[in-house]
Amino acid sequence: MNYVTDELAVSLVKKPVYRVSMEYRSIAEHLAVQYGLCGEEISMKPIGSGHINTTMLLKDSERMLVVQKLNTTVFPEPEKLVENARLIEQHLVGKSGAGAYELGIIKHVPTHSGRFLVEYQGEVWRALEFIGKSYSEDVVDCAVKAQTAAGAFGCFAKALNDFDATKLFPVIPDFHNLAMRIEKLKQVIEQDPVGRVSGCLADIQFCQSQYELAHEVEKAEALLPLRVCHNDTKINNMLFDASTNKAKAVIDLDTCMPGYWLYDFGDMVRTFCSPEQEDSTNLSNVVVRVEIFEAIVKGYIAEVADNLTDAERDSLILGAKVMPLMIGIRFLTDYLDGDHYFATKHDAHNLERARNQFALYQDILRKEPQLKALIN
Ligand code: ADP
Ligand code: GN1
Ligand code: MG
Repeated sequence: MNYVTDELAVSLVKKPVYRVSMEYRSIAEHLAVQYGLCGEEISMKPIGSGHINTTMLLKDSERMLVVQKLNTTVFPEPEKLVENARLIEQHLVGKSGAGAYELGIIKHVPTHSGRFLVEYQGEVWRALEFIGKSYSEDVVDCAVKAQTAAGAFGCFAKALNDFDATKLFPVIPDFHNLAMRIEKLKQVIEQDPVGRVSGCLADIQFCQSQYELAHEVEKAEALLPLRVCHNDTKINNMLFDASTNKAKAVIDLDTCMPGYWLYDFGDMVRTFCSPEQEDSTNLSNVVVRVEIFEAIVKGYIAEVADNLTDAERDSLILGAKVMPLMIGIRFLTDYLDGDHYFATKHDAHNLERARNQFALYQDILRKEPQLKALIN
């Protein structure tokens, strides 16, 4: 559980005291000035377990902010990312005012000069309001919570149903394009820049045996309406209320872009259903918990049912298959490329993640008829 205590620092010291590791000392001081934190104790510490940005909690004795260093290799146009997220934020605030959205809303905080991005020593930071008394989880432990989280992502989708998807800038073009991800894998296999191909021939062969799924996806997409999608509906991108365990907020709006609901559904299946973490090497336990799948179906469809077309409903099972395969392919590609994209903790981390995702994908294939029946 990623639980961030929201007690504010209490101190009798008069001048600011920085409780920050040396690594972050200078940026903490800079951000504190930019965002007007002037209390007596300032601390900054990492939170969460995202793979792309660096997320930290910056606080003084009066205020807490989530500050994030944006990964500008992944998001080369951070101002567009913030523009997208703020458009969504404003839309949700409107819905909330009209009583049509009950969850908390992730809000950007401006600097004292009204800017939403801070550039410092070649890096780009932004701040978000801290949503307190909440926690996120990397593995969901029961069907009730899975249904709660899926319901939250469903509410988010429903609230954005009347938002014009084409207003969002494609911050990562082709983000959920399996054919393109396969092309990238093929290229890296061909180039083998760090000599890792020979160590994963079986994994590569497995991927090659599944390339056909890209054609199935192409055919399905042709029948689907374009939606505003979250595009990263991982379980840890939803905050639970620490006292009630109800949904508190959908967060991490960085990849909100036009897309298809099958991918948001599929990423929930990918990240809620396995009892193991995404990088677990205990592969015999990387399986779909059918009761969790059923909870996702109930929670999500209850919210989007009025807008869900028949073709979309039929495509959900495809989403459940595509996401673990595609993310597995992305982890494997990054491993073969020398680990430039996802943050890793050790040499084989991306390979372990890829194998984990392929194991989950294979279990989804095994259980497909049963899962399909639950959707219908
Ligand atoms: P990343 O892009 O690295 O995945 P996220 O925006 O998902 O970053 O944040 C990482 C983690 O930080 C989340 O899983 C959550 O635990 C915590 N977090 C992020 N934003 C907030 C917030 N506004 N309030 C409270 N916790 C947050
Ligand atoms: C990344 O940032 P984070 O950890 O929420 C990635 C997702 C992957 C996920 C795999 C911008 O999400 O696409 O599904 O890792 N985000 C980006 O855990 O690539
Ligand atoms: Mg995240």
